[in-house]
Amino acid sequence: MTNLQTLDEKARTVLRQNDKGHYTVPTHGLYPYQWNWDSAFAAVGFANYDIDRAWVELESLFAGQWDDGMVPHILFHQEDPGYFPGPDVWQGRGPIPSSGISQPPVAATLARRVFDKNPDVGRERLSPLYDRMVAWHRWFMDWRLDDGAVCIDHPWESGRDNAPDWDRGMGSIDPVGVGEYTRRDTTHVNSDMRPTRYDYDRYIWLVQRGARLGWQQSEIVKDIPFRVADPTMTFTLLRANRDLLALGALLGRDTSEIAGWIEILEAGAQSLWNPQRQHYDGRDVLSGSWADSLSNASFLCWYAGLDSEPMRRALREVLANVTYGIPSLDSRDTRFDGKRYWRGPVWGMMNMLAGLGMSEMGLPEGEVLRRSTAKLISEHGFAEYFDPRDGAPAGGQSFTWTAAVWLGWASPSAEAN
Ligand code: 9WN
Repeated sequence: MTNLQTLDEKARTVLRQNDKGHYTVPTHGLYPYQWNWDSAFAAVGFANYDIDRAWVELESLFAGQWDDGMVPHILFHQEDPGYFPGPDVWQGRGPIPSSGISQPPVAATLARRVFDKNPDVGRERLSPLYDRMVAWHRWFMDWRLDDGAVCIDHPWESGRDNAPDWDRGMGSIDPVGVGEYTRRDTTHVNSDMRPTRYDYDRYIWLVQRGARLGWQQSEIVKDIPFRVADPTMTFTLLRANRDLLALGALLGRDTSEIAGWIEILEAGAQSLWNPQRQHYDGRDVLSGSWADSLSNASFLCWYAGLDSEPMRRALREVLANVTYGIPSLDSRDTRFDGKRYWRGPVWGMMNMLAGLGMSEMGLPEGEVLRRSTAKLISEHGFAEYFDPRDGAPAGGQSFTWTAAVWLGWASPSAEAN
C-alpha cells in the first residue's frame, strides 16, 4: 500500500470512529454532538465509500429543523457532560434538543456533490430534503439580511467563532449577569488555541439572552445588541442557492423564488466590499464599521461565483506570506495569532470551499491550495486546524471534516472519483 492509500484508509478510520450511527461527531471529547456544517462535510467524506451513510448524515441534520425553517448549529442527540453550553442553557425549541442559532449553509452545495456520486440514489434521497433546504434558506432571507448581506447574531453562527470580524460587536456587550459557568473546551485542548475568557463571557451572555427571547427572530432582531454582516454566511448562502436551484431543476421543481434570492445576494455581497482596504470584509451593522479583516471567508468570493481583480491580488499576497494557505487572518495583520482558532490558523475545510471556487473560476491558486492542503494533512495529520507558518496541528485531533476534506477533495484519489 502506498503512503497515499494508507492516508485514505486512515481518513476512513477517522470517520468510522466519529460515527455515532446516524450522525457524526466532529471529534470525541471536545465536540460530542452533531454540528451543522461539520455534518455536511462528513457526508462528502462518506459519499466516497458509503452513499447511503452520506444521505443518512444529511437526513439526521435536517430532522432537527425548527418550524420556522431554521436548522440548528448543534443537535444534542444524546446528552454529554463534556461540552458546555448544553441543551439546558440553549433551550432550543425544535423536534430534537438543539442550540438556537444556525451555521453557514453549505449543506445544499455539499449535498449536490453527494448527489453527483450516484444520481439514481440521489434523486430518491434528495426529494424530501430539498423542501427542507428551501425552507432553511428562506429563513435566512426573511430574517438575516442587511443591505442584501447575511448577518449573524452570535459569533458561533458564522462558524468562525473568535474571528476579528466580531471584535467591534463583542466590545459593545457588557456581559453583566452572565453568572458562574465552567468551560469544558479548555479541559480537552490547550487554552492558547481557544477563545479567551472575555469571548466566552459574551458568547454565554448572548445565548442566555436569545433563550430568554425564546429564539423568536422578530424579538431577536429588536433586542440582541450584536449583528454583523458576514462574508461566510453571505458567500455560502449565495453559493448554496445556486446549487439548490440546479438541484430543484433536476427534480422538476419551480425554482423562481431561489433565482430571486440569488439576485438579492449577488447585489448584497457588494455591501461587504471595504473600499479603503479593497477586499470583502465583515461589516458591523449596529456601528456601521468595518472589521478591516482579510480572512479566509473573504476568499470565498469565487466559491460564491464572484470574481474580483483586487481579491486576486490580495490572494497572491496572503499566500506569499505563509507556508500553508489560506490563514484565517492575513499573517501581516497585527491581530494575527497562528495558534488561536479563527485568528490565524489554516482550516482544511475552508481551503476546500475556497479552492473549489477558485478552480471553477479558472484561478490556478485553486489547485495550489488543494496540493498544499494535501501536504499539510499528509505531514501533520487530521487535526481540527493548523498553524499556517509551520503546519503544527492544533485544536482537536482525528477530526471529521479534515478527514472528509482529504477523501472528498485533497487526496489524489478524490480526483479519480
Ligand atoms: C461552537 C465543531 C465546531 C465548528 C465551528 C468551530 C467550533 C464550536 C466551539 O467547532 O465551534 O460552535 O465550541 O468552539 O468554530 O466552526 O463547526 O467542529
